[in-house]
Amino acid sequence: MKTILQLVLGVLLLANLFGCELDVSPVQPAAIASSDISESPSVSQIRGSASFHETPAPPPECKALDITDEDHDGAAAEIDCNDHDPIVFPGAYEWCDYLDNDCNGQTDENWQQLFGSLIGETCIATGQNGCSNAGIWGCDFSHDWITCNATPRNPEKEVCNGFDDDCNGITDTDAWPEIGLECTVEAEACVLSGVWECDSYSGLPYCTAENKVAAPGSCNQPEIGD
Ligand SMILES: [Ca+2]
Ligand SMILES: [Ca+2]
Ligand SMILES: [Ca+2]
Ligand SMILES: [Ca+2]
Repeated sequence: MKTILQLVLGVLLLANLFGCELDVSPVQPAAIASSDISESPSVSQIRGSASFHETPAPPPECKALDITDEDHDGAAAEIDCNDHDPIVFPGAYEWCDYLDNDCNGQTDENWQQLFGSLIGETCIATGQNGCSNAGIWGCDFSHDWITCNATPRNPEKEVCNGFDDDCNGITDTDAWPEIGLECTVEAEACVLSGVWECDSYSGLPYCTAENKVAAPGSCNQPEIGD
């Protein structure tokens, strides 16, 4: 009798160790025939006895405890569409973050519903003197609203760069009216012609004829580089 009770207690102890609440029907003394007790059967004999209640298989709840939840968000890997991101799980709040937080197969659907016509569209941020930068409407840093990702800019000194730095509506030619006009460079007694353009390296204009080389000894020879 003592052996049987020890066995039952052992099973219950193992169940608790594994975090399961087994619905174990303990061996009832009455369920064991008196002959079994009197014969002091071995454990194997008891298991083979029809009068002994075999330890039942763990119930489904117990198997459910044996789950994987890598991101500890309470959703098992089987149902978590990203088990490595704790803000992504079924039923999660749908943040504006380009992720499908609630695992419904749609990304930022509530934000698309509210601002779908704006998200991804061009936006303009305007600073002093009408200086502006273009950007795109999208989720902001809080992930709970949308914003234009462009930053306003202020007027800057005009640089020969194909850009209206001082925001006066004139690009480069306000500082260098020669831009786009013809120019000449003398080399080897020849006059080489070109056009004033912006030098992207220096931010200053230069005559493209500077890059040409006159044919040695004659100005009547075709210009090399044309
Ligand atoms: Ca989202
Ligand atoms: Ca979603
Ligand atoms: Ca410029
Ligand atoms: Ca300008």
